[in-house]
Amino acid sequence: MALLKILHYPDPVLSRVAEPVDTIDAALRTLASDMAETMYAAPGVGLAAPQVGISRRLIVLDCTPKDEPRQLYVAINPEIIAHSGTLFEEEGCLSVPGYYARVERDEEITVRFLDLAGEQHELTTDGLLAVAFQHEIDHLNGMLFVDRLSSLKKSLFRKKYKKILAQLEESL
Ligand code: K1U
Ligand code: ZN
Repeated sequence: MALLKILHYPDPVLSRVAEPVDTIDAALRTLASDMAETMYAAPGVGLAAPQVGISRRLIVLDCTPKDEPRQLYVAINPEIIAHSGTLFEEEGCLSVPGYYARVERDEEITVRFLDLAGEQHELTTDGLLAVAFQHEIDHLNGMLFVDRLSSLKKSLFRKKYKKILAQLEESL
């Protein structure tokens, strides 16, 4: 098990459309396990392979509250096949440290994905898990939550983020 380095915006890997996973092998299982460890350590509720520099369609998620047993999802080649409703909730991103904004998302989704045994699942979910699936699938499509902001909010973000990055680099 290993902790992986999380890339920060504007790393170009974060803007690339990730390639589908075609083989589920030991290397993929190790990557999924290292991503889960990295997500729990961050701490975060999700992580997508491009955030650790691997441009493949693999995500991990766990949205269970701290005092409940962990429920880890490892989702390979995830696709949203149905959605309904909308909500507007605050999000952050481990690749955009120190910045939070309200983003519009589908309220309920059905997502189809493969697990590490190659079994196909169709999961209908809402709440934080639905938002996290949408956030992580966006990463696979080279999109960050700040790309969903209005142009005015995005330009405010760019100004603020320059300062956040400068402070982050100072602290290293
Ligand atoms: O992909 C990422 O950058 C992880 C990100 C995902 C996310 C999904 C849905 C809403 C917001 C963010 C995070 O996990 S940011 C950290 C976070 O939201 C959190 C951390 C600890 C406890 C609860 C939430
Ligand atoms: Zn993110």
